[in-house]
Amino acid sequence: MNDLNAEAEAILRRNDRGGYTVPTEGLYPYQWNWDSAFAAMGFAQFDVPRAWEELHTLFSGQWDDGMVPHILFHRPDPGYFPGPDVWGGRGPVASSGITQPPIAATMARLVWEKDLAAGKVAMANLFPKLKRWHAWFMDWRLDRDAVCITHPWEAGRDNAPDWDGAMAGIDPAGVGEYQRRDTSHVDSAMRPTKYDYDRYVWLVQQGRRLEWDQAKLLEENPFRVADPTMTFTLLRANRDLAAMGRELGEDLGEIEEWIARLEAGAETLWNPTLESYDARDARSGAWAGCVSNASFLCWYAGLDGMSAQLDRILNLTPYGIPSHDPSSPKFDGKRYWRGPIWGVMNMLIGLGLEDVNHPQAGRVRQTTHDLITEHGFAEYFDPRDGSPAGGMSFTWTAAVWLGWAN
Ligand code: 9WN
Repeated sequence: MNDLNAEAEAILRRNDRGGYTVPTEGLYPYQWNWDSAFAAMGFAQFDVPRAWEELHTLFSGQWDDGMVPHILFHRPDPGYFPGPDVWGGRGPVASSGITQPPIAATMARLVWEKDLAAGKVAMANLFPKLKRWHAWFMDWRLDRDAVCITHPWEAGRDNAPDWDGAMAGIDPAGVGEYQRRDTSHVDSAMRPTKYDYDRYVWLVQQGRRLEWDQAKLLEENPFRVADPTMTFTLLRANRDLAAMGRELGEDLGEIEEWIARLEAGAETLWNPTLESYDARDARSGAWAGCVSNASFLCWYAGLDGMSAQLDRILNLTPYGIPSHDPSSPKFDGKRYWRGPIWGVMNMLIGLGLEDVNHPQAGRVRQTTHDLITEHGFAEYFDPRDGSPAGGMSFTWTAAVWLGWAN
């Protein structure tokens, strides 16, 4: 086994807290939703039962209404803010009150493909839970059939410029004093600003006041943005759910209907002026005007249309797709989702490109391989020179290495 494979396995083992994996020691001490789905895919490369366990622990936190929270607080830890007492989630496990991109079905399919016979019982158990979660999105989160977020953290792309317009519409008066923890673990120049955090916390306080009731949030929440991350990942997740349902002999009628609706919804995210898939403020109708790495998830969702943009962006950076267009004045190469490269996004984009044998598919995978080989298992990377940023020994970067980039 080569050294990087061994190091990646060791990172997953070290971040394992017994049945679930933390994204990284210190900065993120809980179970995050989409991180965990990536972790399962990573574990499946060397320990398939542990991979299934990760997904089962994630779905042990599913709420009555079908939502799967973005964080499960299995054990209290003062090192992260906002913790369980701030969120007031109402599920079977202490949790946040929002969700994250639904990649679990897609990752479960990759886990299942490692051992179809042995995984059949685990998959049959997970299938109805995945379907309930997807149904929750379809019931509560559509705007013109594209999927909306109600908090920037839901997209997993916290401070992306995509949300700047909708964030400006929030007046965080009365948010009160709070103590951030993230900036005690990493350099504050790499993190969202106080302006962002005031609004993040205000949205959490509002959600809690509304008891995380989706009908009330639909009425009252000023932040509602139709998002390419959510729309493309849910579309792909439904395609994978249908493929697995077929194997299990499930009725696929409802899932096929969701796929058709989301295909139509995805087209409402096409911004003709920008010539790109874009985020759209569901309250004001305004475009974000952002070519982001989520725009390039179209192939992952079985759609097309971004090849010219892909060529342009790949020629601007040596290591894959940055979270924001480097030619935009809002680009910031170190600040989280306003510029840096994320291995996980490169992988999802790459999987989509590989599905259609796109001429750039090999380049996205190879540059991710080079990035990790040269700069390690960081949370994310500066797209200009690949320098590592954020948390180190990161679960999802290790998983991407094991399952795709090695
Ligand atoms: C808030 C864990 C998570 C990722 C997100 C990433 C970051 C949290 C934070 O870390 O978000 O959910 O506190 O910054 O943006 O994508 O799931 O790795």
